[in-house]
Amino acid sequence: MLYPQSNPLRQSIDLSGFWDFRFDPEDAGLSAGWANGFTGGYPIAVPASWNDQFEDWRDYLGPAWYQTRFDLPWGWEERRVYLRFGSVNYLAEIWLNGVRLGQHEGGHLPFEFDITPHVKREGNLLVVRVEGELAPDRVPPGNVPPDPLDTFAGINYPDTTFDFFPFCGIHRPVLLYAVPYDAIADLTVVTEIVENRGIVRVHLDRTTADSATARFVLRGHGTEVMAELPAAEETVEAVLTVPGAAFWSPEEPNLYELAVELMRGGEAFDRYTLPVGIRTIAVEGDALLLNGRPLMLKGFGRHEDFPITGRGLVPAVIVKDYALMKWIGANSFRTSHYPYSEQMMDLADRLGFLVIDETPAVGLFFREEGLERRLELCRQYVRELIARDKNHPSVIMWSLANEPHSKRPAAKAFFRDLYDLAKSLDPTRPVTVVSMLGETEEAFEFCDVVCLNRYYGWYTECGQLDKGCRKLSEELDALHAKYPKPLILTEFGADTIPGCHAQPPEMFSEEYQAEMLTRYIEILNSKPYVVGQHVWNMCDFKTGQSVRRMGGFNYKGVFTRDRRPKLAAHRLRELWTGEGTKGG
Ligand code: BDP
Repeated sequence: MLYPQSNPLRQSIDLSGFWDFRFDPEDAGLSAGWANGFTGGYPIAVPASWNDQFEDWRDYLGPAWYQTRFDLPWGWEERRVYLRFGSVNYLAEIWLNGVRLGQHEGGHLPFEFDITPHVKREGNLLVVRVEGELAPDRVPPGNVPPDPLDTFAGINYPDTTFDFFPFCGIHRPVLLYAVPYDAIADLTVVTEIVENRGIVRVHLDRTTADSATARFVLRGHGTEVMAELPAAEETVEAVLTVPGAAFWSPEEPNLYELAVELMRGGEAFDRYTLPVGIRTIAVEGDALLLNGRPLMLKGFGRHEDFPITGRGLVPAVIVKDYALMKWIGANSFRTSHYPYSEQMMDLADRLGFLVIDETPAVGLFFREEGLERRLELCRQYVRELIARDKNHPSVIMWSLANEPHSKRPAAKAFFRDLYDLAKSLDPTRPVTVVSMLGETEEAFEFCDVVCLNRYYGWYTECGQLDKGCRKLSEELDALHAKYPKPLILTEFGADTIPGCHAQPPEMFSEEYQAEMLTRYIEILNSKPYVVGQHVWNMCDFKTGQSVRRMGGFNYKGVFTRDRRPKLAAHRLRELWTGEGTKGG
C-alpha cells in the first residue's frame, strides 16, 4: 500500500484541522440521522485522541461522531479520488454526502475508499462514527470475564488486557488523493547483496491492464540505473543492479530514490517515488545478520503517547524522540504494542534505526469464545501491516503479538497460522512473538527469534537485584538451550519517580532503575546468543487506573512523559556510547 504523494501526475491533500465533534453516549446518532450531518458539535483537533481534549470525557470510549466539509482542488475531475485514514481507533464507520462508504476495525493501520462515484466538486460532507469500547472479541481485547489463567481481568480501569490507555479517535492524518485512472497501485521492493553489488527487485502492480511502458530509475550516491519494460499486464517485474552500491545500515543509512513511471507515447502518465535502502536481514544460528554482519539491538520498547494529544500524530515529538535515541546511543526500537505512524517509519529509514514492527495484537487470550474472530482480526492486522511497511529497510522483523496469555493449547496453532501467513506475505524478514512465558511459550518452537520480557527485581524479587539477576541469567541460558536461536530481551525495567532518590538504591528511586538496567545489560552482554536489549520504556506513558499505576501512569520511562532524562538515561548513554555524561 503506497502512501499518497504529490508530484505533477498525482496529488494528495491533508484534511487535518479542526473538525466538528459530538459524543453520543446514548448511541442515538445513527437513528437521528447524524450520518447525513449533525448540528451542535464542538471543535476537535484531527489528528489526536479525544480523551484529553475536553474537560471530563477522559474515560469515555465511544461512540462519537466527527464531521468536516471539503471541496475538490482544481483539475481533479479527470482523476480517480481516494479518501485515506492513517489510523482510527477502534471502529470507524464512514459516510460521504450521506453515502455509507464502509467501516474499518482496528487502530494503527491505514484504510481507504475509492470515492470517485460519490465525491462532488464542492460542498462535500464527510462524517465518521468512531467507537472504541473494550470487548473480549476485539483485538486488543478488554472487559474480559475473570478466569484463573488470565490474570489481567479486572485489574485496570478502563478494563484493558494491556497496560496502556485505550485512547480513541482519529489518530493520524486523513488524506484525499487523486491518481490517474490507469495508475501505479502498489510497489514491492526486495533487495539483495552480491559482493559489492546491490540487486533491487521491484514488483509493480497497476490498476489497469493496458499497453504502456514502465520505467524504473534508481538514483543516488553518484549512480543512476534504469530499466524500461513493456507493460501490458497488471503486474511488471524489474531487476536493477547497482554496482559498488552504498548499502543501508544504522551507521550509514544510505537511501536511493526509486522513481517508477508509467508511460505511453514517450510521455509519463503516472509516477511514484520511493526511498530504497539496499540491505539484507537474516538469522543464522544464534546471530541476527544485517548485510551479513551480526547485529546487537540497543534501544527501547516505546509508546505513541503525549500529553493532550494522546495517541495522535505529533511530528515534533517524533523528531525529538529520534534525537534522544541518538543521544543515548540506541540503534533500535520495537513498535510496542501496535504499528506506529508512517511518518515514524519514514524517519527510521532516514536516520538508520532498526525496527521490530509489531501488530496491534497485545493482551491476547485463548478461551474458545470469540477465538476465531480474534484470529481473523489478527490475520487482517498482519496483512495490513506488511502491506504498509514492507518497503522500509528499517523494518527488520515482524512481531505477531506482545505477551499473549498462551497457557491454553489453542495458542500454538493460532500463532502457527499467523507465522505462516506473515512468511507467505514476506519471506525476507524474521518473524517473532514477544512473550512473558519463557520456556512454556510454544510459539518459540517455530519463531525465528526468541523475544522475552522480564521483570525480576521488580514484579518478583522486589528490591533484590542480586537474586533477580541470578534468576535472569539462569533463565536465559535454559531458554537458549531449549530454543537455540537468537534471543532479544524485549522488555526489562523499573517504575521510577523522577526526583525520588535512595542510597542504597530502593524501588521507585532513580538509583534503583539505573542500577537495575546496568546489571541487566551486563548479563545480556555476557551471553553471545543475546542479540538485543530493549529497555522498557523509553518514556513514561499514560495507562488506565490500577493500584500498580500511580496517577494513571507507567513510570518505567528513562525519560519522563515530557522527554526529560532520569538518572538511568545518563547511565544508558555511558553503557551504549561509551561516553560519560554528568549525573551518570
Ligand atoms: C509488560 C507489558 C507492557 C507493560 C509492562 C509493565 O508488555 O505493556 O507496560 O509489562 O508492566 O508485561 O510495565
